[in-house]
Amino acid sequence: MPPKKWVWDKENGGKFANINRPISGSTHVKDLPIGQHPFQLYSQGTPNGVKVTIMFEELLNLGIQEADYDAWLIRIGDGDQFGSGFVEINPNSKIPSLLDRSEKQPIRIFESGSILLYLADKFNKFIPKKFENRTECLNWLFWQMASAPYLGGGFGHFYAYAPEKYEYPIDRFAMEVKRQLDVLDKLLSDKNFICCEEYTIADISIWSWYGALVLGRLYDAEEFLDVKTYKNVLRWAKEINDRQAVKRGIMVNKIKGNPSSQLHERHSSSDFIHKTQDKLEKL
Ligand SMILES: N[C@@H](CCC(=O)N[C@@H](CS)C(=O)NCC(=O)O)C(=O)O
Repeated sequence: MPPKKWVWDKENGGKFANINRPISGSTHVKDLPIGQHPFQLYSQGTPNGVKVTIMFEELLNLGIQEADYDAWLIRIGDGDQFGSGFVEINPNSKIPSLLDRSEKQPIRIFESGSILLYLADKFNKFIPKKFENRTECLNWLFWQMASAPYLGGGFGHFYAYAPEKYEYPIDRFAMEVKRQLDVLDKLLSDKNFICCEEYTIADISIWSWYGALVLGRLYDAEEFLDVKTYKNVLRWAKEINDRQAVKRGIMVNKIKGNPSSQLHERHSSSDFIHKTQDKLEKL
């Protein structure tokens, strides 16, 4: 029975009990580091984080040097997102957060969808030019932003992270995630990309969650959700996975997996060769 009034139980046994609080704002004073590039990214290599690093690597791959960036690691498990400097650029204390220092006054950008749109508009890339196609691209970008919390906060939380497994929320969110995969599978049945026959921020954004899911990289849930049945999503996911910029982007700010796949901080394109964790650990 829920009590009449909710009270905060700090020790609820959940995976993120030590960092989750019902209060916003900073918990400690800490300035953010600033590097030499126009863009300063503060993030971790989660599905929301990699959207932005993939986008930067795609822009750099096109030769757009103005899109060069420093990627600083924010360890969300350690509560870095509650440092005062981070809260100044994102009062919501979530990664990814970005500072554009190339304008007269630095501009803060938070929410991964907003960051993708900002970069797409600023460089006029990975977003359709025709108004109706741009609108279709934004339909799917917003679809992803609204749908992923069911996958991450709902399914992922109760299937992988909750201290006990409860049938009701797992069933509820598994059903919703499978419905979303079916939406994508039908959409991709006669196209190579999410919209307008071009690779856009909608693909980057959706791939980072649903692509990772069908490729077996999220929550160990491939069998449970029977992801191989979503053949069109799988084909699309594999195709995007083969892009050079995607291979790079998913390494940035990554703190799990094979050390050779983890680039905790990125300040130059040569870091992918010299600064991965396997190399740093040898030093
Ligand atoms: N809607 C936000 C969600 C961001 C988000 O939930 N970030 C997670 C990591 S994927 C985070 O920072 N979690 C830390 C926390 O909840 O304290 C976005 O897309 O940017």
